[in-house]
Amino acid sequence: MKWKIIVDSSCNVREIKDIAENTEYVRVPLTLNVEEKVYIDDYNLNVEEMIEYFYNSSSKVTSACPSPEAYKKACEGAENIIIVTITGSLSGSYNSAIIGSNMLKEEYSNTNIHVIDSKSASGEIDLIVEEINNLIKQNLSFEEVKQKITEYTNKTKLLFILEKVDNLVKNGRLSKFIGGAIGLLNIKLIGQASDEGTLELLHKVRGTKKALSKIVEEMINSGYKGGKVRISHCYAEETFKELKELILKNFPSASVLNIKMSGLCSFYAEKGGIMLGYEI
Ligand code: X90
Repeated sequence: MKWKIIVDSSCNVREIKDIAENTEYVRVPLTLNVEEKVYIDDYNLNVEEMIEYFYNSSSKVTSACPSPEAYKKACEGAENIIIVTITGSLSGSYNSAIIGSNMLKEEYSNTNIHVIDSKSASGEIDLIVEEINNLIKQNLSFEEVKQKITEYTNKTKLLFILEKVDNLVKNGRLSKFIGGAIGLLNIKLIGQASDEGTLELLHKVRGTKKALSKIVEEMINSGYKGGKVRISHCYAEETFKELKELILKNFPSASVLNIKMSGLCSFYAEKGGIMLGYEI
């Protein structure tokens, strides 16, 4: 039986290093569009160059989710397929995945496909992908993998720190009202992916130290006990290091890894943005 793990580019994982036997990993890109060009968020994208280009340009940038056809194509050639998408409440990616996988099933009715709306993005999806790979490695049946990954997704969460929210507001993903004051006076927005998969504001704080201690406090309050943490950031290397130290100070044996942030997440999280997926 051949397996495929399919994600969209809200997932930062570019390659699964210890991938299970007979398993292929496919990352379907979203795109970022300016008047004069299209950036495809795939392995060739130079994220830094794209971000600089956007900050120096006055054109409006929009994002677009993958088409159903792109998902259908990604599904071809395997019997067992698990797809994980960015939250369906902020993107049409989940919907495309559902339509694309149904199109494939019309042609290949024996294919098993499970589509997961992560109700999240970035580091939380990175964790889910790692776990799917671990489950496939255990030689479990499709139904068992499906059941166990559903349980796992109830035990993962996403927190973020944003210093700028212009692109979220401009693209209608965050209200101007909530976004107000961010970008001024060193104010940082701390938030989480809500259970419904929406962007939920938790705190507005001044300064990095405050922001980081709030993050760790939120992690602990929601039940973090030292499990895996996957962090991605956009031009925030120093803050990442401080955050990692703070987590390790509280939980010395935690696995805290930095995964380079995807183009899509970098565009929306913007400079200074940090996204952190963790297990509870
Ligand atoms: O379909 C599309 O065009 C993609 C739109 C994606 C928009 C949101 C990306 C958010 C990434 C902000 C942190 C908040 C994450 C909250 C998840 C529920 C960066």
